[in-house]
Amino acid sequence: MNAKIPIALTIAGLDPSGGAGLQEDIKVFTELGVHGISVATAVTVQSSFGLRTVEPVRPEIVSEQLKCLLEDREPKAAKTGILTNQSLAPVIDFLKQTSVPVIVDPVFASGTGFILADSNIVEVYRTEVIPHSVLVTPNVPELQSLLGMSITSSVYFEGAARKLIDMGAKAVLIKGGHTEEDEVVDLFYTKTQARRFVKPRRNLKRVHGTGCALSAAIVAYLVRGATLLDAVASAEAYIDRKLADVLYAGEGAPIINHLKSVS
Ligand code: PXL
Repeated sequence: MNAKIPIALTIAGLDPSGGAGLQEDIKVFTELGVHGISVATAVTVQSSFGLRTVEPVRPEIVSEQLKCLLEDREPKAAKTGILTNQSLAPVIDFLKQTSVPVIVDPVFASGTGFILADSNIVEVYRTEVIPHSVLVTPNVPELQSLLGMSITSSVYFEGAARKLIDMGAKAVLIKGGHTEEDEVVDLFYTKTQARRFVKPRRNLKRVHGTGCALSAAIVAYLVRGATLLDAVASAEAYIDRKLADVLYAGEGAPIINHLKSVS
């Protein structure tokens, strides 16, 4: 019996192409040595060419998945990915009552621009989701939606992070991949800590699922016992190593390569 096997939970959408969402999260958890359990909030229809449509999972089934898993062994940390209108209520109930640290990776659109969340969801994230998370990890378009303002450069990330803290976030990781800057600047920010992760901008086609992989890696390192800042730093380094050798599994966008371990 391996009674102490560390468990990580992902609450996210299913990506049949295997590059993002639940599938990606579980692969990251496994590669980083933690067992993944998962709650499906949506089924997407997509290939490496992009996302065609999304079918939400009914709220009762989201709630039953959570209840059933939590009656078993409790995860040490969790993350959220796609949350639909239907899955928001049961996930918010979970966030309000759990002592498990939850990282919120806001997903409002697919990488190819398919809109996954309406403006109403963004408001619910502001008021009900983010304040119950230990960390929120927006990219620039998601940051702009959350703050309702244009942010074009990492120069503005600290001010933006402070606004998210004012909104109730305990910690923020802004991902700078979408700016026009020569380097990618990610900013980790809390009331007492600020740390920039500056990385070369790799000359790659858009890699599908990197945001999912980053938040999943943070969860995995938390489960392994790291502090939040150390978990973020280790996850940043892990993704950077992964981006050096991506996988062309389909004819469209590449994905993170879990066939070659770098953990
Ligand atoms: O990268 C955001 C994302 C998250 N989860 C699922 C997705 C996508 C983007 O396509 O399909 C399931």
